This record gives sequence, structure tokens and C-alpha cells, in this order.
Amino acid sequence: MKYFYSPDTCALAGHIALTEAGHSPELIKVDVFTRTINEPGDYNAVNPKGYVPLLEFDDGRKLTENVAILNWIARSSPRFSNGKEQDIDRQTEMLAFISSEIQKPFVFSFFLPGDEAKSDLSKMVASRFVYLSEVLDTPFLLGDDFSVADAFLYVMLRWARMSNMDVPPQIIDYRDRVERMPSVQRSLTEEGLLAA
Ligand SMILES: N[C@@H](CCC(=O)N[C@@H](CS)C(=O)NCC(=O)O)C(=O)O
Repeated sequence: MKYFYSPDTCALAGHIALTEAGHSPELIKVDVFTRTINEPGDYNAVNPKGYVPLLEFDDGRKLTENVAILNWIARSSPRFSNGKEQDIDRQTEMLAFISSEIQKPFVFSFFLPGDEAKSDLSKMVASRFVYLSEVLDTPFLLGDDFSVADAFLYVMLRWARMSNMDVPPQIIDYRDRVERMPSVQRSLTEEGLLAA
């Protein structure tokens, strides 16, 4: 299995989830600005969409889109079911919320020109974190156990920290708890995001 990623992007979510699930894919680093791979190569030839993440299975099948990749990872390992039936609908609801209501506006707020548009988008993202802090009444987003949705939200909270966004204290505690998990520490190290 190969996992195409770029450090500290939304692809970190899948990286953490793969690690937590016990998969050890070959990690292929992509420069999303030039759309090239670390071994000389054109990433557009791998993924015509040009963006990360992309999961390539050993039989050559490829899967893109965070929601689809994270759902696949959740199904692929007993680590994410803990012997219970997974609520795929609730998980997809949360992944879709993070993807379209947090990740996408966040990206636009980083790259769109225009201070007003940036500020409106960051207020929108901040309001999503407030919403999540209000509904978070269990240790993790979907209950007592870490889920792929937590991996995704953690990455968004890293972006919030990098952009000095004000987020509620409960969600900071949650972020720090997730950050201490061994799978998260290992993924951060593999992406070169922690001092050696
Ligand atoms: N809809 C895609 C969006 C992925 C995405 O926005 N990837 C960003 C990094 S967080 C990227 O590679 N951007 C480079 C580009 O769009 O060219 C998904 O959810 O997987």
C-alpha cells in the first residue's frame, strides 16, 4: 500500500488513522505546489486531481478524498470497531462536516486574496469549533473511542493553532490529548513535524 501525502496538510489525518489501524504504507511525499513527488515524478500522473491524500492499494486501485479514505481505514481494522458495530452514518456525517465546513473554508482563508474574505472565512471556521466544543460530551467525537473523525479534527486544530485562531478551551484540551497518542506522535515524526 502507498500513501501520498504532504506534511501537515489534511492528509495527516489519514496518516494518523493508518498508523492507528496498524497499516504501514509506503509514504510518498508530494509537493502540492509543484505537483511533484519526492522521487522525480509528476504527481498529476498519479492523481489527475493534483491534491493529496491518495491511497494506492497493492493491486493498483486508488482511492482519493479524505472522507472515503478515512471511512475505508475505519472499516479495515478492528482497532476502530473495538468489537462494536461501527455507526458509519454518524462517522460519515462528522467526516463530511469537518471536510466541507472546516477544512475547505480553512484552505480558502489561507489562500484567497482579500482580507475581508479571509476574515469571514476564519470566523466561519471558528464558529464550527465552538459548535463542536458544545456537542463534545464524550472523550472523543463519536464516543469513548478514538475514531478516524478525531484524526481529521486533530489536523484542523493544528491549523487553528498555526493561524492563532481562538478556539474554546475544551477543544484545546481535546487536541492536546489526541496529540499525545503514540500514533499521532509517530505520524508527526514521519512527516518531519517534530524535533528529532
Ligand atoms: N476534497 C479533497 C481535498 C483535499 C485537499 O484540499 N488537499 C490539499 C491539502 S489539505 C491539497 O493537496 N491541495 C493542493 C491542491 O489543491 O492543488 C479531499 O477531501 O481529500
